[in-house]
Amino acid sequence: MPSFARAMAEAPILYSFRRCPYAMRARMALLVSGIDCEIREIVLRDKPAEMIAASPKATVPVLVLPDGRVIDESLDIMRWALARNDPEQWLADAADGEALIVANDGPFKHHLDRYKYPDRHGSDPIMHRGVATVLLKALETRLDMTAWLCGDSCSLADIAIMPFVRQFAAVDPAWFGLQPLPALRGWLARLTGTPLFARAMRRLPIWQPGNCPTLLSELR
Ligand SMILES: N[C@@H](CCC(=O)N[C@@H](CS)C(=O)NCC(=O)O)C(=O)O
Repeated sequence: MPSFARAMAEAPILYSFRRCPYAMRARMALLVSGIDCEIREIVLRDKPAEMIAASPKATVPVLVLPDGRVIDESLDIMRWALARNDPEQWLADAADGEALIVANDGPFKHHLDRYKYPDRHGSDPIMHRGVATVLLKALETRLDMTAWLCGDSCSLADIAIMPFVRQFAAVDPAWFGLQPLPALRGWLARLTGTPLFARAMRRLPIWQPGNCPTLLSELR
């Protein structure tokens, strides 16, 4: 078998959606770990049957391993990749960051959705923005003391949380820029300015069966 074909056959498959914050953090962990996979960009309103067959709950990201195992929670994909190769030691302060990730994925995400999509939720966006901002203050307090959420180096929590803070900031950038969250803004700018994030955010054509496959390692 030619080497490219062999690499494809042995590569995990990642179903992903560029703008999904869960998929962003999974792509970043896979990229930093250097574990290659075929990346299949999907659209949420028209999910491929192959993805739903692998993971009937049908959320992205989904990682299908060559032995058929399926990992369909973004944090599990991150931990799976970093357990294999963690060159920047993102897992070093993982325990400290656990509660931060729980608060992000739970209450912060709840209020973010109701701020960003008030029509969808019938919600008062300003009220939810206020509660989310209180939650962000806890991050600001940490980042006022250390460069990263769990100390002096970037960790799993920074990468897991950043895409959601980015989404929050983007709803009304002018308003966000005026909040007393300078350390958080600096942290966000640092993370979104990395080559790693740029690679994770490359635009890809929507995957269809028979498409020429794209490897994560091809994203430059
Ligand atoms: N807990 C899941 C959540 C993933 C999730 O909710 N992804 C959204 C996109 S951002 C999704 O696929 N939603 C399904 C849909 O909109 O049909 C994870 O961490 O992977």
